Amino acid sequence: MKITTLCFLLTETNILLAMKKRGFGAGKMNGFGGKVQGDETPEQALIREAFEEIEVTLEEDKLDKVAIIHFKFDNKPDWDQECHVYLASEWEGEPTESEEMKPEWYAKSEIPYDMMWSDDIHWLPKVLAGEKIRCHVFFNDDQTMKENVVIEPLVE
Ligand code: 6U4
Repeated sequence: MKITTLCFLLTETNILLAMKKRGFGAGKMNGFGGKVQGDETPEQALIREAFEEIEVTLEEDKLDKVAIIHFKFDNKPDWDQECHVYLASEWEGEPTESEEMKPEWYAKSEIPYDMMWSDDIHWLPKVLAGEKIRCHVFFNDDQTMKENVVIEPLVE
């Protein structure tokens, strides 16, 4: 199964989201991140993607791992993902638009869930409130979400 990463930059009041401009999830607002390649660790993959997608430099020991989300699709096993989710309050560089993503700051109190993947509202508020979770999300073939989101504590 594909291993992917996802990261949200945070200030005291704001969260950085980015519009995915192409590929899987195009048109949706989300964190940045992408597929783990070769023998990379998820953290190494995320640091690479952060620079490729929004020109931000992250350091591994400043990443807060908050969730692993298992995305499962009915008849599209190659879309299934195990997504490692991080928050970061320290980084270098100004988030900058690339061919892949257009970053934008939002107030944490005004996250535009209607512009995001439909599962995000089930787990993002929890990780922003300090929970560490493992989450299982199931999708129909048309990328609509099934009702039964399963959330449990993250034990690694
Ligand atoms: P291509 O092949 O160009 O689409 P890439 O743009 O790197 O690759 P991919 O598939 O590697 O995209 O990574 C998908 C990104 O979308 C990861 O950061 C995880 C995120 N993602 C996928 N499904 C999601 C979902 N249901 N909810 C969510 N993020 C999701 O919040």
